[in-house]
Amino acid sequence: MGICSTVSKALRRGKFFFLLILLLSLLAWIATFSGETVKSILAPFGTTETFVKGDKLREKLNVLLTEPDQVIAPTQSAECPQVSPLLKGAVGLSFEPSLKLKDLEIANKGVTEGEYEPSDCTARQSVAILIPHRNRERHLLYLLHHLHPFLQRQQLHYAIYVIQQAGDETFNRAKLLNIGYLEALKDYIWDCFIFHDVDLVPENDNNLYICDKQPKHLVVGRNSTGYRLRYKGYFGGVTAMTRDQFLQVNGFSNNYWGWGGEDDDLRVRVELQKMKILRPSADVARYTMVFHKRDSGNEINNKRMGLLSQTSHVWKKDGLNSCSYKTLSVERLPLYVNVTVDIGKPHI
Ligand code: UD2
Ligand code: MN
Repeated sequence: MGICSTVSKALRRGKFFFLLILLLSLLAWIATFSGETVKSILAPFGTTETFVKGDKLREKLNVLLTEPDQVIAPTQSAECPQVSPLLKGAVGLSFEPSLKLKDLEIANKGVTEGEYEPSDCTARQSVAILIPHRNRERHLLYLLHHLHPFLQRQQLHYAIYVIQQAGDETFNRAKLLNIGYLEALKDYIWDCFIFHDVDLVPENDNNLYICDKQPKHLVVGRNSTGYRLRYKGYFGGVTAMTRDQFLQVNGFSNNYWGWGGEDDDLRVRVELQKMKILRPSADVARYTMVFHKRDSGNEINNKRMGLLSQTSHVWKKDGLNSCSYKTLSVERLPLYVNVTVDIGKPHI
């Protein structure tokens, strides 16, 4: 019995050890293949792809997390000097019939999609130049030719927007300028807006395209009027208003179709807000207007006097807040942003 019980105990212990060794080898075997197994189980549910996406997402996040460092700590250059050292004063203008857009693009490599900023200092103002336009391609070419270097010498951060009226309906300069303001603000919160006829070329770069505490009228004189102010209160051609000044007057009226009156209407709006119009000195605020006849589709607006008599009653309802239009295209060309719009037609 003694021998028997010792033998049976040893056999039981042996079974236990055998089972233990079997279990351990099974676990070791599972561990060897587990990677494969997990993957093959999850694969049908698209998890493998999720891993890949996850990696890409992480890569993106890494970029995003490292980028702000670059944004927060840019090589911030000092503000540009109050008076740009690049100014030349009065410059001779040329109007070469052989001028091509391509030549201008080559000469203005620093301009991208109509926008420029100085490379060695931070501009004092960001300025959007708005040009109402239809069928004046050659005038536009002459203006771009002179305006880009002119603005660069003034060390401004600027962009040029040309707002094209589509179709043959009566021209509406003021409405196009309202649209220019609204569209340009979709790109950048510009400080200052210059409302600019396409045919007026500035002669002196001391005529600064920046805004002031009050609205500014930049055309005191031009070649065709003996460089004298046309009349007291004249506010046409080229004007400069801050984003807030223009908003405060509710922009231009949208209701001046055809030639005349819209510039006087803006002056009335400015005066209603008790703002005062500033002008640079006459020897600086000089322009050459490229010769032109009255365009077809921009006949004299016979309603302009009647409209002007209503400005003080309607300005709050007629302007930026009621400017309706359809944007047909926004082309980012090398030297300007070309915004083509359907602005409708006058109500009869
Ligand atoms: C004067 C004003 C102008 C405006 C206009 C009356 C000056 C120097 N300018 O210009 O600011 O008040 O009277 O509306 O006093 N345009 C086109 N295509 C057209 C018609 C007009 O692009 O078919 C644009 C273009 O930017 C042009 C501007 O509208 O420069 C004003 O028209 P304009 O040049 O025929 O009128 P003008 O010289 O009498
Ligand atoms: Mn003109």
